[in-house]
Amino acid sequence: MVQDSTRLNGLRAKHGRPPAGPHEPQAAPSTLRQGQPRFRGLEAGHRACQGCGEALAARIVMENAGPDVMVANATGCLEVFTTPWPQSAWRVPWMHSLFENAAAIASGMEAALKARGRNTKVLAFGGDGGTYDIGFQALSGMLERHHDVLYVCYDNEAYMNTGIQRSSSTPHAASTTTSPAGKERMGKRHLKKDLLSIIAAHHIPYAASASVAYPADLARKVRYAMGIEGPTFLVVHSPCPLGWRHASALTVEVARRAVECGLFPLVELERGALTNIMPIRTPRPVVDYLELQGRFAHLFDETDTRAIEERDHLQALADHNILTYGLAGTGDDPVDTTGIAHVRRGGPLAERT
Ligand SMILES: Cc1ncc(C[n+]2csc(CCOP(=O)(O)OP(=O)(O)O)c2C)c(N)n1
Ligand code: SF4
Ligand SMILES: [Mg+2]
Repeated sequence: MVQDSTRLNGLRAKHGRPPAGPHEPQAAPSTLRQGQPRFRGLEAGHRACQGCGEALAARIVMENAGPDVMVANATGCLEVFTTPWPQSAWRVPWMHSLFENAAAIASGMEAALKARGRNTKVLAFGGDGGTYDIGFQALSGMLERHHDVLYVCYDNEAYMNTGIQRSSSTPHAASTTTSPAGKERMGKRHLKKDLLSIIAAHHIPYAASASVAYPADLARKVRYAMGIEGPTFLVVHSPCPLGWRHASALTVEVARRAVECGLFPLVELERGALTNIMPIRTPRPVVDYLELQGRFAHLFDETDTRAIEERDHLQALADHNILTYGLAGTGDDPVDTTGIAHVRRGGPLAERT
């Protein structure tokens, strides 16, 4: 934790923010840190489905962003399950935006806070529908105008709140209610949009992908982004048991396999350049990931030759990611996909059991 705290304050100094406040990690032995109560910006008792990856991701993000934040939240499952009138699961100032304008609302909140001399950090939250598709224009503007906002996209790869419609983030060949698998087609015809590359092309200080399967890695990325003054972006892979049709208890396992096979690479980009990746120690076959989910069940019909072709296609996409980002690990890197699954709370480089 000494490392974390020093690094955060160094970053804050570099980017013109004041040193860490009392809610942020102080220099203390990791045992003390683990004994401390966590800041719960998103309370338990909300109405997400059992095993909802989005709920888990948002909880980790809020724990690590700390209490001095305000949130603009686009319409979608996260907004709906946390705020059934007259209740709210949020312990921070939180504003519901329209589906398409979370980034515009966040830009205004940030400008107003700045005008008042306040240092409260603004967070903007959206699903993949609200980020990859309908809110993209507002997001691009927010990044280009260099607002001091951390935007987090909870990527469950479809419009879940309205009944599992395909988005531009839905993976190729996944079956959704608007790309149903059948005689006409094998699920979605098109490819998942490479949003992170588009975001990085705005040359913002920091953009990264993360996964609920690697909470220590996600926590580190949130803390790093929080220390930067300027626009930052995280896309968090968040399985949806309802829409992906997997058992609720398998959320983390499904998310882990997506990373381990290369279909959802964990990478970091600063000012448009790739600065870090999570190496995959032993890449898994893509079928290990697909077979857990009903949305890919049609790819296991051995009487259908299209199924084999599509499985091969998805494997080729994963191989392409592994090659493009140089994900293939070499040896016992402590922060690779195998090692990081076993780290204790406190960060990947903390003492390990
Ligand atoms: C302009 C507009 N179009 C459509 C809707 C209906 N709508 C509400 S939530 C939602 C799906 C949200 O999908 P996503 O952003 O991926 O979030 P998720 O529910 O999957 O977390 C839709 C289509 C809306 N509220 N506003
Ligand atoms: S439908 Fe999916 S994203 Fe929405 S609350 Fe349920 S599990 Fe979460
Ligand atoms: Mg979604």
